[in-house]
Amino acid sequence: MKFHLTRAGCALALLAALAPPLQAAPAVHTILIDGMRFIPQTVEVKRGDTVVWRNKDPLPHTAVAETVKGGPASPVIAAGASWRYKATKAGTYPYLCTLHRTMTATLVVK
Ligand SMILES: [Cu+2]
Repeated sequence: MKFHLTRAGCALALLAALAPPLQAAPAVHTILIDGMRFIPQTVEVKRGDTVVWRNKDPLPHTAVAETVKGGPASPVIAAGASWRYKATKAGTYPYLCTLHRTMTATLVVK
């Protein structure tokens, strides 16, 4: 049997070899705390990803999931500081700033 590889076939084979694996590498997602708000309001990540809350406000905040176990529970994040959290458990985590309880948002871990 004759095996004939066209130029297009070679290019496709090369692309397939270079394509990223189906299981993407863990990502880092940044949530800004700015003007007494979490931005964006809802963030969806995959298990294994890292979420960073970056406090751009001139006052401290927290990001704590009080109602669902296994979610983020930050210490006080000082003005200008940030806090990293590795998402390991799937779920939908409403969270808030425990210092300013009207500041709410949601982290979804798939
Ligand atoms: Cu706050």
